[in-house]
Amino acid sequence: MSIPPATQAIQTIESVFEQQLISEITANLKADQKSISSKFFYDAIGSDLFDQICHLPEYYPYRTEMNMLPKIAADMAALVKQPIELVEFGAGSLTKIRILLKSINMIQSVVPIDIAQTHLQKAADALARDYPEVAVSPIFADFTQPLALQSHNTLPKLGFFPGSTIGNFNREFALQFLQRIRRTLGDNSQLLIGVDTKKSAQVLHRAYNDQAGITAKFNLNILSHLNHIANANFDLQKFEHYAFYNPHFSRIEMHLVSQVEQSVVINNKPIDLHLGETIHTENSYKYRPDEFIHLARMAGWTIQQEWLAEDDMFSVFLFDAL
Ligand code: AVJ
Repeated sequence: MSIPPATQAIQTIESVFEQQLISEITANLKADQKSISSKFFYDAIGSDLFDQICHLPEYYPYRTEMNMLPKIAADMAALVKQPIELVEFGAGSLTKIRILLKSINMIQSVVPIDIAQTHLQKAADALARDYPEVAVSPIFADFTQPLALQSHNTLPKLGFFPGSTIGNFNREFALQFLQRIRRTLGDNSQLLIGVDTKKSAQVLHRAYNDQAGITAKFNLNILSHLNHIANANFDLQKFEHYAFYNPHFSRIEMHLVSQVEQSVVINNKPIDLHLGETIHTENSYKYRPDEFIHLARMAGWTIQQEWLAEDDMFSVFLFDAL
């Protein structure tokens, strides 16, 4: 049976892409400090575990930001006097977009960007049904990579990046990302962004070491995801969740600690792990508001308004393009 040429070409491109991904994964597991990119947390099981994390008593960021959003949306409604397009990076289930839409009736168009295609398509269809007067144009893409917004209109853009997802990026990449979306969103654009704040190390520690052990499951699940996509044979029993606050870098670090001396095979290549050696899986940077405003300024954004939760537990900023 012969494969039609077009299909063949697509298959080739896909396998090249897959090979690149696997080489990247393997290289990171061969480095001095082994690591796995946090983007691999979010398979179906990982996304579900993250939803569970959001409802844990110890995990304050999600709850705190959700509680802030209705008031922020009301404040924004008073500021936005002309029709705009809302562009969300990593839009997921569109829960937060819905809170903004409820108050800001100047939002005429919504562009949710997410890598999880099926999930986003469903959420976008439901949103379009509930808001027939709003144009909903989902983009399926990895928002950490450069992307061009094919502007189907000339509306000023409001970028939306909630949840302190920017905390996953180191400072250098955070700066680059903010510069890039400044260019993508264009002049006259604004950016509404949620950022986790610096706070007591004990509170931070508890948020990433919950009693129910969901964060541990979430962390370990990255290994079973690699088992599936990179043909690896990690034994989850042989690793332990380890999360701590690193004050030097103002970040939570998550690692998986090898409980034994072991050899793992990934794409037919062996990876050796010593007893106690770690695989670094995530950083979650915390910012003082003035630090973040400074970073955004260097990326071409000037502060318009700042919202702080009670006890400065979380911050949300509205920036204008410089
Ligand atoms: C989705 C990146 C904001 O850093 O708090 C939660 C991910 N990791 N618990 C965070 C996460 C462990 C979360 N972000």
